[in-house]
Amino acid sequence: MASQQKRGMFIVFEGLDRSGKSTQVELLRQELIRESGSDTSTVTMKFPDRTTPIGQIIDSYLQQQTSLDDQAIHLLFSANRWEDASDIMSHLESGVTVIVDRYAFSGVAFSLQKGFSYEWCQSPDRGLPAPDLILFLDINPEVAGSRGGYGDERYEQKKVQKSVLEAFSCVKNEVIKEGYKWVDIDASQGVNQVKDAVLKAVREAASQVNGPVRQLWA
Ligand code: FDM
Ligand code: MG
Repeated sequence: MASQQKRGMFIVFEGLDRSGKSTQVELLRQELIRESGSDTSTVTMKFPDRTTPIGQIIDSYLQQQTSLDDQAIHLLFSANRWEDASDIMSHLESGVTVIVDRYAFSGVAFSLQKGFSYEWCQSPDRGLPAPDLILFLDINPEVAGSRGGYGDERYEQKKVQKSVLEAFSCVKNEVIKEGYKWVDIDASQGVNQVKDAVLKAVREAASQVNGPVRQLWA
């Protein structure tokens, strides 16, 4: 019997700055590689991807070296995901698990808190590869801010982080209604407890991965 290779799972981490996303992305990558016994079973990506030409414009905006209209930066963040969309698809189709640090849900949340509508915020991301699981690392901005403090980048202020947290809560409600799998993880716990909660959510969602990769908001 010909064995058909299972497609890879697409996992998105979301959360405020200092919620521990990059640590947890790396821990999950190591665990999935260990379980599969193959270094090439899992790849990680991060948005914004500051290495591309569009990513460099975004980087300069975040470092407050340039200013851009809110609409323009929103579209650039989305374009930055589209630059990597075909890579994500080819990994998934060849059976590789893809873990990303931020995705379209950050895109929507950060612009939602500037006053744009949900529909306007999500429209440029329609049709991107849709994740099988969104893990939201839930943390109070006060606790996050006390973890070594925020830096000097745009949005790295408690006031902004608070309104982004509220925006994420709207995004969560919409995304769940739309049928995507969103799991809140208490990110105020210790690193290993968060890691265990992440693994539990990933194992549960992995058993439900079937069929082709969906198109986000399409
Ligand atoms: N950010 C990130 C957005 O405003 N829109 C987006 O689409 C994405 C992916 O960029 F403040 C914001 C979130 C954060 C900043 O992200 C840089 P990192 O994860 O801190 O590098
Ligand atoms: Mg940051």
